[in-house]
Amino acid sequence: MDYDDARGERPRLLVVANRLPVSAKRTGENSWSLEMSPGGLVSGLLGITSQFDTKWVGWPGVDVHDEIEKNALTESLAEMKCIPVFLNGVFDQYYNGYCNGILWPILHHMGLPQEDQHDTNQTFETQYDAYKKANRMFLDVIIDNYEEGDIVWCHDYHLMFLPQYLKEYNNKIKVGWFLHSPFPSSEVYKTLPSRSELLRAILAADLLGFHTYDFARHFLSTCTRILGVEGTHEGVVYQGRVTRVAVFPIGIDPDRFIRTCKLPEVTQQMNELQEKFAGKKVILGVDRLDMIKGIPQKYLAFEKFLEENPYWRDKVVLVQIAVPTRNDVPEYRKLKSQVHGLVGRINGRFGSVSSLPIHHLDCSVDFNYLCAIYAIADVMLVTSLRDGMNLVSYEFVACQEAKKGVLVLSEFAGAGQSLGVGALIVNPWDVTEVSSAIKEALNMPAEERETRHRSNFQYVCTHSAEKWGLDFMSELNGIIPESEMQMRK
Ligand code: ADQ
Repeated sequence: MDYDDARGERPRLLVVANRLPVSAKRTGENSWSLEMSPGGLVSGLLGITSQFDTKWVGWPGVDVHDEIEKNALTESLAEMKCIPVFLNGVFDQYYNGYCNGILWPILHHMGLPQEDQHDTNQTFETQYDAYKKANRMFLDVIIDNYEEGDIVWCHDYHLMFLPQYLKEYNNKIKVGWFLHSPFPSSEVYKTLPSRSELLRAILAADLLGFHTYDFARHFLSTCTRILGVEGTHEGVVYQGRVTRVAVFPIGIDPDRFIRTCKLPEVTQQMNELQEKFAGKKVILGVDRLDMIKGIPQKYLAFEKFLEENPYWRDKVVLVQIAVPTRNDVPEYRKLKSQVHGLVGRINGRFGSVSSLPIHHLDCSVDFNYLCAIYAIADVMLVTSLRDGMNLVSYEFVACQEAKKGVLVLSEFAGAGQSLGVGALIVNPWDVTEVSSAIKEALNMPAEERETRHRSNFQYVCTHSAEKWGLDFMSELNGIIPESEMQMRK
């Protein structure tokens, strides 16, 4: 499908996300080196860039105060079609405070955390103000770069006010908003002090996208319960206009993983890993170290498995790659020491001088190594307590064409719905169930592994990130904003 606009040019698309998809490093006075960091969003836009003249708007990942330095970075980023939003002065309260300290746990059904009673400079209210200010800073940068006819696609819970601010600025702008996390049941969402304002702000968009039907359904019933508005099969009718609500399950770029697994340097890494773990089955976990990923629960289940299955004790290892994130949020620091405590206990109980049951790494690994370890694993353990989708499960499947290992997957990850036939679906809170699933996965006959892998692989290849991006844009592009409808009447 082609989207040429009236001038015969590709329409412009501004993709707005908290973080630009680049990492910026200072290389000297007023000079920067920039590297594109591929992720779900970058892959999702691969298909769109041929149809839309796409630019990114987001925080560049560094604080820059000096105006000359800011200009130098802005110029370098422009070559990568990136436009920076400098969040000086608000970043901590906006990002660590409101986004990660309040919205993230609420959206993942973890409830509202206790407000810090001792720090009057960091209250829910000050964090909420910083959140609104940050959303306005995004708006200002968009206004500086906006050209008539531009479409704006906002991403995630960091930018819930942006649809409203954009429409207040110019209600002809076509605005989409996509939520990468779950949307919780209204009973959980209702505890948020600013619940109505935030809902109204996102309802200003033309199209709202969610990963699964459950999240979209939760959103619609939350709008009904809190705002008293009507949800239809098309979306939400609010203040006389319809906000379209639809489901767009994200995927990965499967070819990138399949190709990488065939590179000589990657097959070499696979051989080395296989040699290292010779005679043992490898269970793998790859997660950001986040409460939602259920790493402590995974360790408790593995401990139970080792307790109840002495036969397997020296024949299996769990390799957990757990990249630390959000170190500035106290809960994340606590989680890290809790996880380290569990690793110590389990390795102490079941390890020997020559072998340890858990290999826990607090780090990120490079892409080639990630593919190599996905490819050699016998079992992948994804035990998220809640997860919007979980791309790790798809990445594992894409790398398993040779081995056809088993995916044990949480029913509370969005991916649990898409890979429900091929994976062993578990309740991650139930350590007995996860422990049994580990045993079942390790003992699964080759024929069943092959059938399950086929089903997973077919899904991952047909529901790519590219399809996700194109589907969202095709839906958004087909919507005629209310203001234009009125002009046509
Ligand atoms: P995340 O919570 O970050 O994303 P996920 O979808 O699994 O979760 O994506 C993580 C990405 O980081 C994967 O591409 C993975 O390869 C990479 N990664 C994780 N740990 C790594 C490590 N140690 N080393 C190297 N790479 C690592 C959010 C939502 C998800 C949703 C996505 C996309 O929380 O639910 O699927 O956005 O919408």
